[in-house]
Amino acid sequence: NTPYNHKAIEKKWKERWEKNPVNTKVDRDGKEKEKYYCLDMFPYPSGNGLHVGHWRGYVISDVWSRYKLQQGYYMIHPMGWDAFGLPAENYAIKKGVHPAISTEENVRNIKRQINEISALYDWDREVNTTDPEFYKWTQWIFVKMFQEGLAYEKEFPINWCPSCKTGLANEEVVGGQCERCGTEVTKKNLRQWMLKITNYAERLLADLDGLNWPEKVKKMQADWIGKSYGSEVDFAIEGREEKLTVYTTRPDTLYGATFMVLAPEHALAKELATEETREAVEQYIYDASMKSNVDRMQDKEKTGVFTGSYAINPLNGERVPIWLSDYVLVDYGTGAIMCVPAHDERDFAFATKFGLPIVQVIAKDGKAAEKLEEAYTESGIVVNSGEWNGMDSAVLKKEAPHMIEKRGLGRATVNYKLRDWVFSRQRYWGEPIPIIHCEDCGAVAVPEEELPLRLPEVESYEPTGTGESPLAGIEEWVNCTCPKCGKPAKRETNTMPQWAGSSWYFLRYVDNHNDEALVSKEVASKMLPVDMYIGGVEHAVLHLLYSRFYTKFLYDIGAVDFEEPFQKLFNQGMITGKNGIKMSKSKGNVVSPDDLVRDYGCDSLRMYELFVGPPELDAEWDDRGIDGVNRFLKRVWKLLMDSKEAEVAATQEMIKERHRLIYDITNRLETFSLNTAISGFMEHNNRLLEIAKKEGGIDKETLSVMAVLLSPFAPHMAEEMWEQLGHDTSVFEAGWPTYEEALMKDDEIEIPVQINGKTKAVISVPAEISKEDALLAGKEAVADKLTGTLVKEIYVPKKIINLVQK
Ligand code: ANZ
Ligand code: ZN
Repeated sequence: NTPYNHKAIEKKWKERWEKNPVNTKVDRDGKEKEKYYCLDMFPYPSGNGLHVGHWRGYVISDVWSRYKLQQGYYMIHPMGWDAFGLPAENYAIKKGVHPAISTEENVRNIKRQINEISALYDWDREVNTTDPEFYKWTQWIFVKMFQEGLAYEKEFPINWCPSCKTGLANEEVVGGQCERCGTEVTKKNLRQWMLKITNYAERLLADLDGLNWPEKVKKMQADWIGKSYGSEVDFAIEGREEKLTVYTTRPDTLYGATFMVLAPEHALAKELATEETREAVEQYIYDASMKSNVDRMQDKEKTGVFTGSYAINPLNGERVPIWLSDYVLVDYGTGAIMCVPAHDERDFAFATKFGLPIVQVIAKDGKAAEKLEEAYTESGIVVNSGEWNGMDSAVLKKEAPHMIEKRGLGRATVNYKLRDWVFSRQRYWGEPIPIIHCEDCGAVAVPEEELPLRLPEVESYEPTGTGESPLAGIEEWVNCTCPKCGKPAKRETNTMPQWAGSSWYFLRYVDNHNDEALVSKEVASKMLPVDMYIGGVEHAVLHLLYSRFYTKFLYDIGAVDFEEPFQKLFNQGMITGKNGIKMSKSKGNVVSPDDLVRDYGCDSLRMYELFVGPPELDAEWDDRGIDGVNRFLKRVWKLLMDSKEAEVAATQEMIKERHRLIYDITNRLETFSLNTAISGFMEHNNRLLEIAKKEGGIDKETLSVMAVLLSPFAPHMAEEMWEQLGHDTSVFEAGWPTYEEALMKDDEIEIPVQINGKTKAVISVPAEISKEDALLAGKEAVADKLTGTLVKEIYVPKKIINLVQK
């Protein structure tokens, strides 16, 4: 009996698969298979290589792909590289190595590591976002968006990272800090390219309904889009013609609006200043311009300044002072609010600090308090509100927008929190934005036939810090002619954000060599969309929202015929080092898969990646655990070797165990309970070993089923078992086995139940029932006849129950 030799087995099957790939488009009868597209979030090829945490997602997606393969699908399971972005550029600045070169090296190394997993990736489909043949289409999409009016220029104060020296999208600012380097984000006034994702807000929200995604992720997207219903209300300004319009979700509190606040950037902010207030107002506006949005929204001590002007509350005619404060954002609603300190916490804090009046207009019991200690934010009975008094405020909240509209004081409106997407970066290592600026024609798109617009070589990658990208320094590149009028013109020197390529890469995999279209219609309708997308939850809003927006846009221009890119989504949890600390080189707690593969084999590591815990939760890595999985594989091997020699026929017990095994593994796969699938294998294998001890071995059919079930998890072991059992095909041609419930059941036996030696009932119970369960079932069956005190309970296994009562 040869012992389990993972090295020999894995080497042998890797070589065979290379010659004879198991994933083919046609089945054994030459019939074309239905496709199944399982996608991994493609990695950034960092110089640090992969650690065991990266493997987790790849193993999960590979197990799923091989399971689908066994169900008879043709698998689309591609891999590629999200290779533009800051780290490669920062490395170039430090070491002077061109980002293209360091990227290529990293790709080679990570590809080698990924191949160690023996995943089914089809490398013919590989894409790389920095490949001009790829970014040609990233630029093409931008040109289309520009032509459709969805890409536009705007100068405004954007989030600015002083360390990365680039503008950032709102999504890239986390807790007031740069998502990449952790530096405090400030503001800078810059001309930007913007994408009008807000045009898609309603569709992005509504279509979440049809997606088979984790509810948590759908909620995060819905919250990010942030739809709210309310009113715009017009306030007259004392001594001026124009009105001041506010957006409010609480028009039911209009009688309680005792002052107003404008964003410091509001168009009227400066104009409303009086002679006495001018200096303070201008200083305040300047100070606010230096703060980031996140800082402003955080619950810090409120700041503000009185403009000196007054508006008129349209319902009660009261004069209300107009203030400026940075807790009001210029780009939400109308950039101006009516303040109801009695019922809004921020307004309450502001009014308290600056001694502004507080008028309660909703009260729980219909009676206003003497003095409010804090804002009352719940619903109740309306008070101090003229004709509205006595109403239920929740009802009024719904009706007020229409009442206000009828009286000509404003309009019912819908608002979204979603902002247009800041799409330009002042950095080198990204796709050049394919736009030419002409003095006469304005912004003109680079003609399609001139795409890709290649990123030129530069001497220095250093960001200039002036808000211009290093491309601005290359005169022969910048200077060009206008495609429209032929006059001298200048190229746009900003580049695209890293999200540009990742927003559509999944479409390219299925037709990655096409130079006529980003994907041909024919291929797209056959191979797309993605059926299953697997990746980390950190992309819940950014990448997943952008991809949905891009896909909807491409649908609108007729490039693809579906609106949602990812039918199903699975988010795996993170693998952490000891005490839940994120694995990273800087923390020195990285576990590399390479040594583990050498010592235990790829199959063991694959199974252990799953065994560490529920795949959707974070799990702490502990090398020692891999021993247990490895022992399991050795025991499967021993069972196989012992049984091969014995050649036993299947017994009832073996058949029952076989069907239970199929049932358990199939259900645990279907519910993505992959860690319990592994423990299920272990339990069933132990039972089979016990049976084998009695019977001399296990039948070939049961062991063959075991091999097929193992094939998604431990593919080398499964192939070897399959061959050892005498099959002359690949285990991946076997097809997923089915179970029969009737064959899974325990045998039932009939047992008489006696009281004081006389049979009172006959019960039917599983043959392997325990003594306790048998007695319980027996007592229950004759409960109405057990009237005395029970003094003795006897169970003769499989024969009789006797109860003695006095
Ligand atoms: C009066 C009021 C009374 C408000 C009350 C709330 C409670 P959501 O739900 O997030 O859309 N608001 C409007 N525009 C703003 C801006 N640009 N910056 C900061 N705050 C703004 O929030 C809408 C509410 O946030 C609006 O309703 C407005 O305050 C404020 F008891 O108006 B409310
Ligand atoms: Zn021109």
